[in-house]
Amino acid sequence: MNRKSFTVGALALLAAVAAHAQVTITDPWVRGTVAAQKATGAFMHIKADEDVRLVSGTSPVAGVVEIHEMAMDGNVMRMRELKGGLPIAKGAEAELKPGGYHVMLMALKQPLAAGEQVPLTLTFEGPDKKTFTREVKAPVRALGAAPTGGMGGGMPMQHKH
Ligand SMILES: [Cu+2]
Repeated sequence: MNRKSFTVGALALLAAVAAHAQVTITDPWVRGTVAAQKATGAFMHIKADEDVRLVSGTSPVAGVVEIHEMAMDGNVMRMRELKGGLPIAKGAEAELKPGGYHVMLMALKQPLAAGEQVPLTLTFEGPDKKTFTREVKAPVRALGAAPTGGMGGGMPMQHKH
């Protein structure tokens, strides 16, 4: 390979990297668990400079990660998977919080205690349908630290898939 073709290749690679939307994730956290608890939620604020979708995630502490929403089913609050992912409009901040959208960590491999850091790899889909990932480290907050409803207080939630 001569020098010129190498330079062109490098520039093409840079352009491909820069083509992804800028996604900013702030205040990530994970609700702590008690012994034998197999699921919990991860919460954060997400902003992007293009229309994107949060489509999936992975974490070394969980066997299964899903993107969930809370919704009323009759007069019972339930959570369910957002099959198409969570749309995040350009410039708007999506808030993932207890009682609302959340990243569901299931089949937990270990209890999560306050102060630990949970690595999350989140996959987004851009307007061009291409996917890209963002890594965050979400600190664990003690169960019940946030006095909001929904997933608070260690109440068992009903899952409906
Ligand atoms: Cu959930």
